[in-house]
Amino acid sequence: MAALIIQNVFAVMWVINMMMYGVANGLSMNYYMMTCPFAEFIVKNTVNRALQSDPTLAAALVRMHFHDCFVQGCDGSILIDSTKDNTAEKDSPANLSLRGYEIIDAAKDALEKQCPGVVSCSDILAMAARDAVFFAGGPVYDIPKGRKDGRRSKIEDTINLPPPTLNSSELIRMFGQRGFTPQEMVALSGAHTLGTARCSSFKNRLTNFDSTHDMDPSMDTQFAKTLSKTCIAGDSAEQPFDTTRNTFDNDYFNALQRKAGVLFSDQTLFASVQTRGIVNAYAMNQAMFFFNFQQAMVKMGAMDVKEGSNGEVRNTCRVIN
Ligand code: HEM
Ligand SMILES: *[C@@H]1O[C@H](CO)[C@@H](O)[C@H](O)[C@H]1NC(C)=O
Ligand SMILES: CC(=O)N[C@H]1CO[C@H](CO)[C@@H](O)[C@@H]1O
Repeated sequence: MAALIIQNVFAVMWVINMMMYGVANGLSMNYYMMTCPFAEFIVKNTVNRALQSDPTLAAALVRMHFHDCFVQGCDGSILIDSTKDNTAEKDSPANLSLRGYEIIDAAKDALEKQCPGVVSCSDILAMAARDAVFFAGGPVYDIPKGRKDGRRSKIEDTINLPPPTLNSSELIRMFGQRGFTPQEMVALSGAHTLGTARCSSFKNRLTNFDSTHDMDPSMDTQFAKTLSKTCIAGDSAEQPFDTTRNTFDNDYFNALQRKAGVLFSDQTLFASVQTRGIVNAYAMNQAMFFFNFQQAMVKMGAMDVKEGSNGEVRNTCRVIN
């Protein structure tokens, strides 16, 4: 009887899991409960320590998880170093400014001491991104674990990442192909509440924008001057996405309403009637943004995950076993 009840409880929990996260895979919230009970704690400690000394790395961890998941699924492929026979994802121009790999290495080192060969690099990255959001003042949420690490990391696969020149319909289409609704796409773009973009990512908006405009007309003219000023320092000069670059809040959406979005792909979310309503809702209601963001992040974290013999638990996050 007791066994039957417990079995039913698990069945119900599984159904709830499925409904909430839409993940029909073997990931689970308590995946490491028996094999590495302090896994979450160890990752969080490592991330907190790193971010206390450099809060700008919160943005880096969140972006790294996104780039991992959108290329070959969330399988830690972004962490692989190039070898003499293989140019890895991380050496693509799209990754030029990814940082924070040493945080993942530090967490992996600590985990290998506690429970060798158990916790995958892709799970470490997913947990680290989640912890970074919370460290920066964003929502706290639980994520399912059990991802295996992939054995492939190729520069040419990074074509799956969206370039910052896409307009709202193109973003809706690209994210739609990966199973995301327009609302989830806008919520995920809200990750740009953290961090910066380099001039090379937005300078096309400042001169020779298109055949009829020298400057991107969706941009506030005063803000255009700010961007131009930033670019005086060169292609790698950084422009914060919003006024609070290390704080996870809804200020990014307020910036879009002021036509002060840094990337074309940011401002298009407000410029287009297809997504403007969502931007306005998040600008007005931070709690709604937080809630939709965490749900979309859990969904993103389940993209094409590898399980069983489709993957491995890497010994070192930078090299395939
Ligand atoms: C919607 C399509 C997206 C486009 C076109 C896009 C594009 C970009 C670009 C061009 C940069 C600046 C890179 C540089 O110049 O150094 C950037 C930065 C960033 N992106 Fe996105 N991104 C998108 C979605 C996302 C998503 C879904 C996330 C995470 C959930 C994300 C997280 C970040 C973060 C946190 C940064 C700042 C990184 C730092 O300061 O180190 N982005 N993104
Ligand atoms: C977005 O870009 C595509 C391709 O360049 C174009 O066909 C479409 O009209 C654009 N959509 C909007 C809303 O500007
Ligand atoms: C081409 C290029 O510069 N790739 C960089 C991608 O990111 C890693 C980690 O910061 C750098 O080591 C690569 O040089």
